[in-house]
Formats: sequence, structure tokens, C-alpha cells
Amino acid sequence: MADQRPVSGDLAHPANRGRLCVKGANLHETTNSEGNLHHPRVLGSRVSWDRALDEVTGAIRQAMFQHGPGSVAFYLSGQLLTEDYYVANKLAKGFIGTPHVDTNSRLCMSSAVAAHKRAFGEDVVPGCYEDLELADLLVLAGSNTAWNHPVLYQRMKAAGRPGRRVVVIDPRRTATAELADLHLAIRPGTDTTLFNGLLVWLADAGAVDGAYVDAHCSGFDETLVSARARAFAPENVAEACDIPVDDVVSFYRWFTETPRTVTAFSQGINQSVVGTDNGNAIINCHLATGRVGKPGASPLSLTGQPNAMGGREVGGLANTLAAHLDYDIPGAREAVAEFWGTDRLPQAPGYKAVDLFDAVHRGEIKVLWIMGTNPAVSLPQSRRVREAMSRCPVVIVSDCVSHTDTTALADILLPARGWGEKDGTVTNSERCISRQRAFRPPTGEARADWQILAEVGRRLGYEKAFAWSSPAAVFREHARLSALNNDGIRRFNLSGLADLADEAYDQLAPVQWPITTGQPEGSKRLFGDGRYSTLDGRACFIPVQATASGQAVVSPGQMRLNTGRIRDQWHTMTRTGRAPRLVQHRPEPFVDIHPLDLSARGIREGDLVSLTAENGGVFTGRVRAEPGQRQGEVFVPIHWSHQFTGEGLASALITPVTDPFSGQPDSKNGLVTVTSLSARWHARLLRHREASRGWQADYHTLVPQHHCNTWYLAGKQPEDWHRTITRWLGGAPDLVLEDSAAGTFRAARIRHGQLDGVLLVARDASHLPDTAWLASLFDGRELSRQERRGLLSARSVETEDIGAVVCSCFGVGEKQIAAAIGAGAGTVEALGEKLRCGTNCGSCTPELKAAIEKHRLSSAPV
Ligand SMILES: Nc1nc2c(c(=O)[nH]1)N[C@H]1C(S)=C(S)[C@@H](COP(=O)(O)OP(=O)(O)OC[C@H]3O[C@@H](n4cnc5c(=O)[nH]c(N)nc54)[C@H](O)[C@@H]3O)O[C@H]1N2
Ligand SMILES: Nc1nc2c(c(=O)[nH]1)N[C@H]1C(S)=C(S)[C@@H](COP(=O)(O)OP(=O)(O)OC[C@H]3O[C@@H](n4cnc5c(=O)[nH]c(N)nc54)[C@H](O)[C@@H]3O)O[C@H]1N2
Ligand SMILES: [Mo]
Repeated sequence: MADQRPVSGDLAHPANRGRLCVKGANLHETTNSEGNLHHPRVLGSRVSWDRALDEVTGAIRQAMFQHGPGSVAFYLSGQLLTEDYYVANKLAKGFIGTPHVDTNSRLCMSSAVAAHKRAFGEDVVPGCYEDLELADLLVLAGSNTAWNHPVLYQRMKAAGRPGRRVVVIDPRRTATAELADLHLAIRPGTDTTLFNGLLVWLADAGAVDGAYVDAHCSGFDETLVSARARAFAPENVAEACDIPVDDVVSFYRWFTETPRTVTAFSQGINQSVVGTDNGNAIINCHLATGRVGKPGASPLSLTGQPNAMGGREVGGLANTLAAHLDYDIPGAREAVAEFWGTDRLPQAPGYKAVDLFDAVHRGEIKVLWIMGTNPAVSLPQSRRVREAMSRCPVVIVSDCVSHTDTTALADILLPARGWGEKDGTVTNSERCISRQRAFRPPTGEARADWQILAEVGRRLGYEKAFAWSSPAAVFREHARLSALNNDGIRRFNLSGLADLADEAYDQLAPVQWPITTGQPEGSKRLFGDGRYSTLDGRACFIPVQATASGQAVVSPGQMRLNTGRIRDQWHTMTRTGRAPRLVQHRPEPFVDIHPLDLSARGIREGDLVSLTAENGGVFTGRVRAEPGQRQGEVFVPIHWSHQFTGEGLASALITPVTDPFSGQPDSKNGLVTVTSLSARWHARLLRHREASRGWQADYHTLVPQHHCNTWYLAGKQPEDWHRTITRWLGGAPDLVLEDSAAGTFRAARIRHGQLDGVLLVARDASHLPDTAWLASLFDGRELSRQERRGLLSARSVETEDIGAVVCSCFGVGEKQIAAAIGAGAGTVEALGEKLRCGTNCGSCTPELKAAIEKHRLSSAPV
């Protein structure tokens, strides 16, 4: 059962100052160990750690011996701690000797990494979060900050003041656009055009900081010539980006006249075949105006995972070696080899994620060790990824959760300690290192990832190299390595922490790197003095191309696909999917479509549709009419996996094409055809948690509740409910209500006086009742007579139907909000006072505003 203690933020932490997002605030619902992996397993059977580790080392040794070190591969994650990551990288590259170590950050940050390296000579984020508050112009490119970085969004919002402007660049009108003075709903994939055009505009307006460019940059002239050659007058830009020319001009003017400008960018920029160019197109404009690493003036890549940055520090990406030392830096390989005391370091970079799984598919990789990521769901063309894994002779998966789409394909399963159980450090987008501390006992026999890896290193015969006894010891070694051959050009430097005592490590306060003996308090901003990490100290302008797959031809009947995140779920839902409060905001996989596209296709809101990609991938979800979509484009969430639904995986629809520099897949971009599922019936089936699946349906989604599971079901063929009901409910029903003319059927089963199962069927999904009250009856209570009477109408006289939950922090529903607005609560603040909604994490305020606006429009005199 969930631990009921509420979670609170750390008031002293510089990044959030105690604020939490809705997922953080509901963490207590996800820390129950039900569903966690408790013991190691080999081929499905529980084994001892000793046996499991023998299997792991045996498989690695055999592959190395028979096929060479390159037949072993690691696929890591930005959700590991830095210490875990460091040990994995050292084991793989240093001692097994395989270059094939990559991470899910390839799908996330690698384009930003590549852009930083091209421009600055090193993967460095020059700015910090405070800049988001100091900026007079905030440009949010390809980032739905309101939902995905809600704490930063709240900071930006609170920093609003007269004259501060916000521009949001996103094909969709998202919750973030609520903060925007200007929303540029560009055609997907046209960001380079927009920023190339800006560079030309800056030059023509005389807004280029010539002195800065001359003193600190190279490549400006070629870059400008290349941008001009593509004739980027605002009219061209407007046409290519499919936005009004006045909006282009407003954006360009504001950028020109605002020295304190921050451009924050995220997955709409990175996850593209031109992701690296996108990043450089942005950075070019900042370099041209000298706005890098200055208070309130910088490009700012927003990372996603808690430790995406830590992975970049240790060298978790296949094309890096360790500690910002790359294979192509002269002398780096030799220095790292000497530092580690090994002669096994690979000669050249290994496969990046998409290529890695291709190599697995070809049979080149004999042992694949996956840690802290769920590639069967998150990599493009997920069906082929699963096929690759099932072909691989030995798949090792370290995870905290027993049932995921990836653990289902593991030969060896290792239980890893998760959040709250493990100890170490993480680094955020602004280079700030924070301690993560264990505060609860581990689940079952779970071990920390670094311990598992170190033990394998020792069993492979490298006792000395893997002898650490604490994460603090690993951290010190990592810090020492960062200082190796570091003459100050390489900014990543933790030498000031290399001798950190255990107690000091335990108490380490958040601190931003570089942290050197000369600057032990860390560094907020970098490159503000115009000196970069290149050999000549100059930043590089990079000419960028102007077209992306965003302009690929959409055939008649096809729609362009966009994918992304929702407010209350984290990735593949292995944790947030277990929290009943968090599943209520969007309980099912969905498809956002513009209302005009719906009417043109004869589809209605609430219908089930299937999207089919050319690669055969299918996604089935519930239609939402979304006026914020561009016409011709659909948006689907990335979160659902086979653990929760049938065909509802966004990545099934994505073709694995990648950016040529970063190898990051084009995950925001697909082409699909839309067909209605033509369901003849829709149902809700509520069963107690342990009940096995007795039902069959063409569509299903599991919606976990506190005391039961609710299945959303639909079928294309009529059912004989009287025949199937016994199987579906696990026994004969006690109450049945049918109206065959109306197509409704309802039945309930009661055992020992307690509710055991309920089925509600309707021809139209919108005719199904709200099931919150029914779900609450599964708490083990003996049903009263009144409750029994209410069962088939699905409501008790006393309970209020609150509608879909809008504020997950306080469980406030759509219908309550509408009623409060009707009764005069005309502002977000008034709603907060009345219902508490929006007063905690604040991430529902855009939806509250939209509800107020909707009421205003509907009650306005015609
Ligand atoms: N609630 C929640 N928060 C999260 C996560 C989560 O799973 N759930 N995950 C975390 C992680 S790992 C990450 S990486 C971040 C990601 O954070 P974001 O990058 O904000 O997340 P996304 O929703 O994937 O994509 C952002 C936006 O890019 C837009 N976009 C698509 N194509 C284009 C384009 O061609 N140009 C532009 N300019 N925009 C485009 C999409 O419409 C979308 O609104 O979120 C982090 N925070
Ligand atoms: N189409 C499309 N695809 C995308 C994206 C998109 O926007 N569109 N976004 C991409 C991005 S930015 C990202 S970051 C990825 C995310 O995709 P994934 O990384 O695949 O997703 P998660 O659900 O975060 O998987 C983390 C796994 O690690 C486990 N875990 C958690 N903590 C630990 C730990 O401490 N140790 C170990 N060993 N395991 C742990 C969890 O239980 C879970 O199974 O998806 C990418 N894929
Ligand atoms: Mo990410």
C-alpha cells in the first residue's frame, strides 16, 4: 500500500526553492514496493545475487573471448546517478574494452551536446536558471516548459514584469503558450529557417556586436553569407514557417532590441534530423549579439532527465571517452588509460543508440546490458527494437520495476535500488551538482547500480580498479579524472572536490561546476568573458542548412505526427503510472487533432482512432478535439507502453532516422494515416487488483485506482454480454441491468458482501458514467444496501461527479471548476481560494485560465 506521507520540497535548494511539480508532490504514491523487482532473476527464475553475477560475468567473458570486446554493449540512462554512470563507463570502455556504450540521452540531449561542441568547443551550458528570471526577452523554442519543467516555468512566471516579453516557438499551442506575448506556431522542422532569418535581420539592422564577434568568434562571415544565400527576408521566413509575417518581424525586432535575451530550447529543437543545426542556428544569433553566459543573456539547453548532465560528464555517450575528454583529443586516450591503469581502452567511438540496436538486430552484439531505461518503448520503431532484443543471446536488464516492456525481454534481471533507496549525485541543466540521499530501506535484495557494476568488474579480475567501498569514493575518482590534463581550457573540472571527505560528500550543498581549488564555490555562468573551450579560445559560428524533414511531403490522406509529454506522467509510466492521482488527468493514450480535421474526416471527439505509419506501426488512442493543433498535424503522448495499453506506443510510429552529427532520432516527426476504430461498444470494467484478465477487446487501457483496476475497453464486434459476463467478472454476476435497444449492459459481482467487479457497457463512450465512486467501493468495505442499490447507476446519492481531474495536487475536477466559475469565481486566484486548485505546483493554471475563457465565451451575449 502507498506510503501516505506527503512529500515536500527542499526550501534551501537553489533550483526549486522548495517548489515541486505535480509528479514530485505525489511521489509518495509511487514508492510502494508493490510491482518492484525484489530479487535477481535468470530466465524467469529467482536466483541468488551470487548466481546472477556469475551468469553476468560468465556471459561477458565468453562474448569477449569468442567474439571480442565489441560484442558486449551497454545502454545506459540519464536516470542513473553520476557514480553509477562513472562505474559503468569505466567498466565498459576501460576494462571490457568495448566502445559500445550509449545512453537514452542520445534520444534527449545529444543534439544540444553536439551543437555546444561545435560552437563552444565543449559541451557546456553557459547560462543558469536565474537567467530565465533576469531575461527581458525569453524565447522558449520547442519546449513545453509549463508541463515538463514546471518548477522553472513557475519561476519564469513569477519573474514577469512590465516590459518582459515571452516568445514561444512550437507548432502546437501548449500550456506554455499561456505565458507567451507571441506564439509562433511554426511548421514543424522549420526552426533553422526562423533563426537563419534572424541572423540576416540582425546583420541588416546593424545589431551585430562587431567588436565581440571580431574579438571572440570565428566563422561569422561564411555563416552570414550562407544564411543570406538562402534569401531569408521575413516574407520568405513567414512563408517557409507558415506563420504571419508580422509575427516574424515582431520576434526579430524584440530580439534585436533586447540585450537580455535567453533562448531556452528542448526536445522540439533536439529531436530532429537537423537537431544539431537547430541548436547552432540559435547559438549563432546569441554569438552575433554577444549574448552568451551573461546575466539574463544566453542560450540555455534544458535537459530532461534528473541526471542527463551527469552522464555527459562521465562520458556516457558512445562518441566520448570520459570527463569531457573525447577520442579525438590528442593524448586523451593515453591519459585516461594511464589514469585507470588499463591497456584495453577502445581506439574509436562506438555505436550510437539507434545504430547500436541495429547492430544488436544484426547479431553483432552478443551481450547487451540495459540499465535504467526502457528502450522497448522509447526508441524509434519499437517493434524492431523488441525484435532485436529477442534475437540477442544475452540481455541483462537492471531496473527497479519487475514488469516493463524491456524487462519482459531480459534473460538476466537485476533489481536496482531506486529513488529514495540510493545515494549519490546528479547534475541538472545549469551544471548544478546535488546530492541524492537514501532515506528508506531498499526493496527486497535490490542493490545500487554502481555496486552491481563494481562487483562485476571485480569478478572479471579487476579487483583494484573497482575496489570502492562507497559512492563518495567513486565521486572522488570522477572528480580527479576531470582534472586530468586540464589546463583550464576544458571547463568541466571538479578538482575542487577531488579530496572531499566522506562527511563533506554527505553534506555536499548544491554547487555548479566548474569547481576548482581556485573557485571552490563553483561558477554560475561560463564564457561571459568571451573565452571559449576551443584551442584558440574563440567560439565558432556554424552555417546551418535550412530544411528539415518537417518539410517532407505529406501525401493526400496522411497527417504529420508530433509526439511529446503530458503534465502528470513520466516517460514510460513505470512509476507515475502507478499513482492513481497522476493517471486521472489523462487516463488514456490520446490523439490531439484540430476540430476542422475531425469534421473533414467524420470523426468525433471521444472516438477511438488508429494511426498507422508507413513502417506498419500502429497507435490507437482517444480523440481529443484540440484547436491548438495546426491543421493536418496530430499529437500523441509518448508515455503508454504494453503494460498499460494495446497499440498505444508513440515510438511505434517513428522511423529511426537520425541527425548526422548527433545521432539523435527524429522522434517528433512521423507521417500517419488516421482511421476510426469503429467500435460497436465501449466499456469500463472494474476489478480488484489481483484479478486476472478474463476479457477480450480490440482496445484496452489499464487505469490503476487506489483499490482496484479500471479497464477502458472497446470492441469492433457485438458481444453477447450474457455469455461473456461470467468470464469477465471471474464468476456469475449478482446484479444485471440491460437495455439492448439502447445498447447498454451493466453487471456487478459481489463476494462475501464486498464488491468484486463491475462492468458498464454503452454503444457510445460518452454515455459511460464516471466510475470514481464505484472505484472507491473496492476498499474492502462491506457494501451497504444503499451502496448496492447505487451500483448499476454507478453513483451514490451523496457523491458528486467532479468530472476529469484538472488539479492533481488537490484532486479538483472539471465540473467543480465550471460550477465555481459559474458562481462568480472569474480568476485563477478566485478559483484557488475557493477550491485550492492551482495553488500548489501551479501546472494546471493554464487549464484553469482556459476554463474561465471558455465560460466567458459561452456566456457572452451573442
Ligand atoms: N511531465 C513530464 N515532464 C518531463 C518529462 C516527462 O516525461 N513528463 N520528461 C523529462 C525529459 S527526459 C525531457 S527530455 C523533457 C522534455 O521537455 P520538452 O522538450 O518540453 O518536451 P516535449 O513535450 O517532448 O516536446 C516539447 C515541444 O516540442 C514541440 N515540437 C515538436 N516539433 C517541433 C519543431 O519542429 N519545432 C519546435 N520549435 N517545436 C517542436 C512539441 O509540440 C512539444 O510541445 O521533459 C522532462 N520533463
Ligand atoms: N517518440 C518519442 N520518443 C521519445 C521521446 C519523445 O519525445 N518522442 N523522448 C525521448 C527522451 S527525451 C527520453 S529521456 C526517453 C525516455 O525513455 P526511457 O528512458 O526509456 O523511459 P523511462 O520510463 O524513464 O525508463 C527508465 C527505466 O529505468 C528504471 N529506473 C528508474 N530508476 C532507476 C535506477 O536508479 N536504476 C535502474 N537500473 N533503473 C531505474 C525505471 O523503472 C524505468 O524502467 O524517451 C525518448 N523517446
Ligand atoms: Mo529526455
